[in-house]
Amino acid sequence: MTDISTKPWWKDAVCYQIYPASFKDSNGDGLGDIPGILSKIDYLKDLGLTEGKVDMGYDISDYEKVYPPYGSVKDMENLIGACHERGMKLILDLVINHTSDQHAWFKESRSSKRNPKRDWYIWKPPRYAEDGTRLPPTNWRSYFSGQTWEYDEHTGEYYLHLFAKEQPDLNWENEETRQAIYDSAMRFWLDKGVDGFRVDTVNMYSKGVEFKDAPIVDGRFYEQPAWLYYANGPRMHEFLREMNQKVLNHYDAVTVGELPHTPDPKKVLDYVGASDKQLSMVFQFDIVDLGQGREHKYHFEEWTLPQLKRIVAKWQQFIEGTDGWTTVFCENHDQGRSISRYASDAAHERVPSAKLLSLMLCALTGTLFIYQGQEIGMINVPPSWPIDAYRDIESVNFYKTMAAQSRDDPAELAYVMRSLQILGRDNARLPMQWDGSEYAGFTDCPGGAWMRVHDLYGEINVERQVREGEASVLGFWKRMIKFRKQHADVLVHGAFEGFGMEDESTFVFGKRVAEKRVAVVLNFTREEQEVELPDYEGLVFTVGSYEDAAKQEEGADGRIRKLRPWEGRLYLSGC
Ligand code: TEU
Repeated sequence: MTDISTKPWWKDAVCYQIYPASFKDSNGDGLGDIPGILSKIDYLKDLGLTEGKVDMGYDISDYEKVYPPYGSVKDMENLIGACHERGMKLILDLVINHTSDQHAWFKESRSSKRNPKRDWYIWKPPRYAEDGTRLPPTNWRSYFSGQTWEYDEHTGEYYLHLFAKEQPDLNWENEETRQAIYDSAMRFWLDKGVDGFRVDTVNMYSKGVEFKDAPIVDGRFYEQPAWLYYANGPRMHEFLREMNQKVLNHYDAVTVGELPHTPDPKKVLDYVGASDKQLSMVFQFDIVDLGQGREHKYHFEEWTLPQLKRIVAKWQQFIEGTDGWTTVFCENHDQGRSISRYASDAAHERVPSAKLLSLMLCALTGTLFIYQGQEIGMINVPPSWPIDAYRDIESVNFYKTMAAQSRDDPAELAYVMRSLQILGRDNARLPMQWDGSEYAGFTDCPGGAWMRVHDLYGEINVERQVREGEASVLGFWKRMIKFRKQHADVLVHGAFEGFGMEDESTFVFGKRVAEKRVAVVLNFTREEQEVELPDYEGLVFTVGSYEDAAKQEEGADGRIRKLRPWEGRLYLSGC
């Protein structure tokens, strides 16, 4: 049993998310793999990480095997061992909302209505319109376009798939199914020594039993967004409590739940309160949802800095006075790159932008998660890339749907491409840029990597930044990670307060613990900006993204400072 009264290891951890397909290819087939991760483990250790995470594909046909192109169970054992030898932990992605349609459970389930595993998935009879047309059980829209229901001729029923039709949803209402998930997907890997899980789509297991049509938000289509009906369902907390009692409590395992569609802090607290053991922490989605459209995530909408600041403040402050915990992240494998989304990836702006965001994130309360490539300032797909360069099912299906609906209207398609270029999941899935050699040193496959390498790999890569040392984005991240650890009491655990929250150009915030104070001032524009330091006594300039220059300017009296474009500075007092 985990003792929740002592501080758990994972609060101060710096986690690094790996997307295996795009991290490092070891066998020249163009696709990243586990031995590739192993070959770069000392790079990760050197970054100052305490943790890694592996995403092994989201349509799992056997929980107790590894997708062969990524490697074998033995490779995973080696990776777990290599992490532990270096004092690092390993967290796996746990995909238990659905399996692949190739999983033996589903093959049995679809074989007949009387099969004992029929009820392990969600099967429903068709509905019929007045004219006799067959209709799906509800009008729900899948994340990957089209319906969430697939009709199966063999038994004349539909099965539910919130994601692709190859990803049928498991029926968590069935007790036996839940036990099988705990055994096969969880105990199997915990017994091998993994330290915990990022729990995929953690709030979608309880769909309720009422399957109702969703209201019409986008009149152009039959299918409508329906997360109100399947996310955070009635038995969600009961299932998570059971998962802890039956499995997680028997290991010192950490969980970070992926929690989309949950903007209400009270509801988030229901998941992360430590005394009611459900999840150690969650990825709340407000920050990564910024700029997404109401009708569809890929209808990009402009946003303002005060909106971003309010989101940061909200999810910093919601745990105050509670026993809950929070996370700090702004990238993962489902999102556009943070420099391109929240700052600027223009030629002379991307390096300062990367440092600005690094400084902000490393000063925030919660467990810090860095996504592969973020530490070298990787940026979004170039705007010139056509749809053919995109690989992600969600983006490609959305493009096809809009092309069909608009009859290839050029204005509509230009808007779709712009949205994908900012928000598309592929932005985060380009091969990791290791060096300036062909295919960025990701692969030596003659045909290249599974996905096109960024045009700017010669400029933005690990090898070059290691050579440039402290001045590079990578150097800055290493410094900030070290700094965060040195002042963990106030940076990882302190109380947050925002200043001038309506200012459209700058972000000023403070952190407090006992007598210690931290002030952070950030310029989110390409012009010089004046900022006012918080009224904390004895602030001393300590770290900045233009450190040497800033040092010379500091020492001036008063609380007004002039910041360069995209500049950030951090001040300490009482340390
Ligand atoms: O994502 C689930 C999810 O809710 C979304 O945020 C998802 O990213 C999608 O883009 C929403 O439009 C998880 C994984 O992170 C994602 O990579 C998988 O594709 C998905 O589950 C299915 O397993």
